[in-house]
Amino acid sequence: MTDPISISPSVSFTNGTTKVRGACPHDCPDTCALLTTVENGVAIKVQGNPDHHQTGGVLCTKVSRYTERSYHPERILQPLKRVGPKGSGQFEPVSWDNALDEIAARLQAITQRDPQAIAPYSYAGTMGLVQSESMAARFFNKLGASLLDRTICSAAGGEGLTQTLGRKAGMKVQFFAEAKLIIIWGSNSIASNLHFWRYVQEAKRQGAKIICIDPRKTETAEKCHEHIALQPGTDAALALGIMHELIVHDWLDHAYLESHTIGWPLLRERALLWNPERVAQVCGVSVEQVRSLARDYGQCFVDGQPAAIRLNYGMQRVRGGGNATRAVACLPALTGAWRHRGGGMLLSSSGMFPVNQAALQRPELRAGRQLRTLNMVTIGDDLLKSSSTTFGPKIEALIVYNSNPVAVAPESGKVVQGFAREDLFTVVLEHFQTDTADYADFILPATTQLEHWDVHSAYGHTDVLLNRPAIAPVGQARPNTAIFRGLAARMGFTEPCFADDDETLCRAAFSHPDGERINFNELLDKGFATLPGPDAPFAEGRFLTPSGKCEFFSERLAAQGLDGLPDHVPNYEAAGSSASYPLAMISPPARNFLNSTFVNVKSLRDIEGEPLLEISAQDAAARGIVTGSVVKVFNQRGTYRCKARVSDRARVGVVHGLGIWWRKFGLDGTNVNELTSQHLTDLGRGPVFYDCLVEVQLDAAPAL
Ligand SMILES: Nc1nc2c(c(=O)[nH]1)N[C@H]1C(S)=C(S)[C@@H](COP(=O)(O)OP(=O)(O)OC[C@H]3O[C@@H](n4cnc5c(=O)[nH]c(N)nc54)[C@H](O)[C@@H]3O)O[C@H]1N2
Ligand SMILES: Nc1nc2c(c(=O)[nH]1)N[C@H]1C(S)=C(S)[C@@H](COP(=O)(O)OP(=O)(O)OC[C@H]3O[C@@H](n4cnc5c(=O)[nH]c(N)nc54)[C@H](O)[C@@H]3O)O[C@H]1N2
Ligand SMILES: [Mo]
Repeated sequence: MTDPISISPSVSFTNGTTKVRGACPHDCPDTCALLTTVENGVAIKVQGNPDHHQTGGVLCTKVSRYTERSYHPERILQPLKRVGPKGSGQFEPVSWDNALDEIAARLQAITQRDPQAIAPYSYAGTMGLVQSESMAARFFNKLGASLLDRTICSAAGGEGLTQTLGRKAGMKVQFFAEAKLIIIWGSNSIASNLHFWRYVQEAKRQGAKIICIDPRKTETAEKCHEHIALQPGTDAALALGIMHELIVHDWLDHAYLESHTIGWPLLRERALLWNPERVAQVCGVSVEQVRSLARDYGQCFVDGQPAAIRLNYGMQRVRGGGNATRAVACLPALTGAWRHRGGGMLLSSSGMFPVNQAALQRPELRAGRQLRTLNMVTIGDDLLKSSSTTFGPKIEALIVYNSNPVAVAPESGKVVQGFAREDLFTVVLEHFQTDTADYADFILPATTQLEHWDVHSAYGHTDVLLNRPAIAPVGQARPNTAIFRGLAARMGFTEPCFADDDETLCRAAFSHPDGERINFNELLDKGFATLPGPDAPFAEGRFLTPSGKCEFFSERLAAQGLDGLPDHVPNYEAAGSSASYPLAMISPPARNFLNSTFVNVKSLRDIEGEPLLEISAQDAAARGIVTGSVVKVFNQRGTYRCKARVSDRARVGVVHGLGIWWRKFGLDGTNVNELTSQHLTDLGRGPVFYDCLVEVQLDAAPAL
């Protein structure tokens, strides 16, 4: 049996030079519009599309080197089958037919026992709506496999936002340029949201004040007028402290509070418990910093000027991440900052896109079966569980695509132990032999963004982008969709939706029974299309909550027995709570990687150097550590060795394990997730990567 390769006949690969419009696939708020120059069927350059406002013709360093990744000499170009022991990374090439036949036979055997023993594991290696959860979701729905709670990144903040504002929605990013105050809260914009930073610079030129709230003195914090280096996981306390000051100075938009919010008397009472002295103590900052931050925010109200908050996901990777997001999301309603299009806040715009997920994923294929849901954060524990009435069947097969869990999931000691199970059948759809692919029984070569169709919504702006393939698939690579189509055929799935080609899937993403919400022909012509909608989404209230108001108090949370108001929820592993592990560790992403993607692109890895732990001079001196020392970073979950960098980017008591390196590039074949825990956040069942206590010891002095 052979499978047609899913490249639309409408794309012609000419012999001259062409520029093909596309979209950056990466998990980044910027979702840039790309222009790929193709010469004789070979992509020679990837640039930002100058016609797309948010992209402005500029790309980050990593994506401007996209061709290095697509034509990388280590790219997997044919299906591979394991020949050595699990995890040894030894494979031999097999044909597509043999690979798919054998995989389907294994899945069929498991399905006969219980299809829920099969689990998908996927995230945002590509954010494309088609190459992520369209054909793959149809396949798993029809199979009756376990469902996956895709929580590894944004679940706590997403839930916090949804409870407060109604959905993931907020300011339109371009209007940050008009703000008079911008608070960058839990985000290293220059590293992870570069195109937003351009609007910050524009605002700065117009006299705006820029404040950064981040435990780490990042490259972004350095370029702001002020930097508030709070303890990790104390953001809700700081937000409540701002509210306290807004209340006592009466910097409040009473009309807005009256008309467009719910629960103000209760929130007011809660916030009055948080005077600047208490806040300063909890956050580990000065009382004057708290007062001055609140004054800046309040002054915008007094002057009738827009104040904007760019929240990002850094602040929600702790136990109280959902509450922290809720607390910050309340602020613009206190001062009526939403009245201005340059005011309010933005965490994520993803909920503003009218994506028809049901058309893409076809949940009706589950045929009414109640399927269990696995949480991707706890894959380490779950892979080690036996069958039980509470858990359901033991996981017998994992199909991994668009993700590298062995590197990115918390508590990797357990994740590795799970993936190493000889009785686990693992299929990995990948571009490269990642840490996860090392443990596969089959590696199936997937196409990169230059080689397939897709359509993209965004989470940092409000445009839809189309990605056309610029080149034919490299080697024998196939789009994820084609791979799942091939598997579906072998499993005997005959529903017509398994025959949809990728262009049809692209079209389905924004079409609804009452018509297209995005004009697909415009997308085909221009490569992008802007969502309709008001410039200031909540100027007149009209929140997307059940009450239509900004919900300071959430009846829905209260009904679940949770606190209906936002509060400070201390970390599981709060600073000072353990004598054995006195240092708080955060592990933010690296500028030249995208999570664990690009770690194997040498030119980018050379910029990042090597896995590093940043540590303050005081904490380093107390341990005899200097820059270049090899250190042992450890806690009750594991040990990780890397080099230290003594740096004023680290505040006393906090260390930074930078970037999600592939384990195989680490000194002992491990990375920072050896130390992180599988605890879940207060809301959204998300991960707590930045809620992690460790101790650091000198292991070896720097080589001379
Ligand atoms: N270059 C690059 N860009 C990326 C990524 C990447 O890996 N590399 N990853 C992408 C992904 S998946 C995501 S989700 C987004 C993430 O986007 P952001 O959430 O903006 O991620 P970061 O830029 O790391 O910003 C997180 C910041 O939060 C800080 N932080 C840690 N703990 C706390 C805390 O408790 N409170 C506060 N206030 N700050 C804290 C960290 O020091 C870090 O500087 O970025 C995306 N963009
Ligand atoms: N310690 C620590 N851990 C973290 C974080 C942190 O800040 N600190 N951040 C967390 C966050 S925010 C996130 S989002 C997760 C990210 O976790 P993941 O979503 O797993 O992201 P990546 O590590 O980039 O791995 C994506 C993989 O998908 C592959 N891929 C890309 N496109 C395609 C495609 O079209 N088809 C197929 N089959 N494969 C493709 C890439 O080659 C890459 O190996 O990590 C989390 N882990
Ligand atoms: Mo993420």
